[in-house]
Amino acid sequence: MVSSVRLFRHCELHRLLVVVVWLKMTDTAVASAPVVTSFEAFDGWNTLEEIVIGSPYHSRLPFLEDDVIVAKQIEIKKTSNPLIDPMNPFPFEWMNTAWSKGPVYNNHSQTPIEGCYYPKNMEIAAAAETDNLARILELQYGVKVHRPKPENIPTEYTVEANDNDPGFTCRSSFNANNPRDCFVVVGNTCYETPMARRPRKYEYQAYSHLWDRAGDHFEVMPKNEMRDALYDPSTEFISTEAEICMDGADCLKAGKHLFIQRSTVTNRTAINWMSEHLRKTQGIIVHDVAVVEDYPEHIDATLTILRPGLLLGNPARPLTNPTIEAFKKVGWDHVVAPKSRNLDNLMCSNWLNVNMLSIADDRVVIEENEKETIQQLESLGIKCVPVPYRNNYRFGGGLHCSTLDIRRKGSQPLDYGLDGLENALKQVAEKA
Ligand code: ABU
Repeated sequence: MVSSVRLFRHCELHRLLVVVVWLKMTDTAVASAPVVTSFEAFDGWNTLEEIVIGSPYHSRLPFLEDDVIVAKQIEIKKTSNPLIDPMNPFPFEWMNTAWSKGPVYNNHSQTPIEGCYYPKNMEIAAAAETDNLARILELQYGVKVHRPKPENIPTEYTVEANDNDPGFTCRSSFNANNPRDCFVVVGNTCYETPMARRPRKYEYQAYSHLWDRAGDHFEVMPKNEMRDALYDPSTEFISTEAEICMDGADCLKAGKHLFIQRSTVTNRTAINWMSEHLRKTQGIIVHDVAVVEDYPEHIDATLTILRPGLLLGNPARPLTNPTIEAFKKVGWDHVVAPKSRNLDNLMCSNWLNVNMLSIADDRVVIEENEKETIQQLESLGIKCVPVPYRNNYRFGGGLHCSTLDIRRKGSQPLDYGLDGLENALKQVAEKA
């Protein structure tokens, strides 16, 4: 009798163990299954269906010494006061305050300090805005929203020396608030980009739980090691061609056409790689787009396509006259944005009014204080969804930077009149 009770208990325990192990396995399988399984975004204006929104949690201010590109940008532009001269692309007074405190390793101090987490109150205020954006998109516009895991970014890392290079240790990462830079979705494929700034080397890891990086429509672009030879502050763009580098925010999608800007963080090697790859795989044509700007970084506060045939430009970073003329020849209008109301940003410029998120070809989400820009857009027939987002501007970007469109309904590789653009440019050049 006793032994059969024992046997019964043993069997019960065994069964329980099997159930627990099974549940654990199922749980693990569910947790690691990619939630984004396909991509469809040939443009940035068709009706938004699925998106990633960044998260300001765990943000840290990188060491300027580890960030050759930003250090040079500051050196060049630090004499201007953005509050007096809002055409200046960087709010250096505020940044210099942030960077003047030295390497202190306490968490969440009152102002951002290099190598430290951001002040908790700043983080909470920014997170309230990204969460609010997520709710509005989900509840009012039926958009499926995905979020990163910022805690998955390594905060300090080393690239070992080799025969030609001393290697480096990066003492602080940045954040997971700007998915637009680590990825670009073009057509049916998401590209993980080889970013240029050392503090952002592993940012993509905050998003790896969302998709299968080895999947059919996910392309990890060739990686770089961010060796010293990639940076030469004496050159036009600071980044050289020693290794590939690119941020997704230097791309502007227009159906069958993709504009990419050579910038401090995107080099010719990357533009050529994208051009070749997209031509072969999806028949998409890559064009350079040049603006008048010193040390450009990202096109998404420089030029926005409001709808096919209508460009919104940044007056501080104008398109060249021949480019505007060529666009006009193929039937595209170009209007210029007013100044932004928000001038106390960090790690980005004072032009985030241009950095809006289009959710349909007649509707954009825009920061609520941007009254003049809202007025202008409405006069152009674009409805505005105003949201608070100023607190996010201190985490490196605006509404466009902190989002990544995964799927847009009706988005197709159409030419939108742009097939004739290269010819139009030639004609303009010949006439000049
Ligand atoms: N993607 C960041 C916006 C570029 C800028 O700071 O102007």
